[in-house]
Amino acid sequence: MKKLLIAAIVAGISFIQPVFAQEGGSLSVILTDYYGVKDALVAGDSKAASAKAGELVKAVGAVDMKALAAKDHTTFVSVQEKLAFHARHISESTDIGHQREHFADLSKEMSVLAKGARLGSEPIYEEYCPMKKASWLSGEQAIKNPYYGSSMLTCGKVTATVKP
Ligand SMILES: [Cu+2]
Repeated sequence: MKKLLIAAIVAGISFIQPVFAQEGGSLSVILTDYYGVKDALVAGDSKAASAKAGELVKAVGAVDMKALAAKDHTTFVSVQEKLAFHARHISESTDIGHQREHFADLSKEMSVLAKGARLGSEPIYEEYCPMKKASWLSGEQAIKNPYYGSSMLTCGKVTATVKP
């Protein structure tokens, strides 16, 4: 009987574990895809930006709300529609100017998400371009400006750090 009970508990734990492992996992995919869009804009590659933004749209739609901690859930719900809206516009365009306009707004929402929800285990840097008067998020402190690309690559500064 005891053995059976233990077996049941072990089975129960191994059943539950994937759910815990997922916690925050799907939100970290959003950050990864956002970085993909950012890197494409840094490179001045509008086609790659469009493709990565398409992945971001999917990631935003695929978040398992039930697996999120309460605070993460509340924060995500507050930005979900705008994230999807701006990501969709970037994905449906190959005009890099238009993509960068939406990226500025997308980055505002991502900043709210990064500050109010756990998006993984790495620090997130908020960086600011005084010429564009817009921010973006990056996994590295070194400035690589997504708003102007090669013509103004290192214009900007770190304005906030979100520690995991
Ligand atoms: Cu648009």
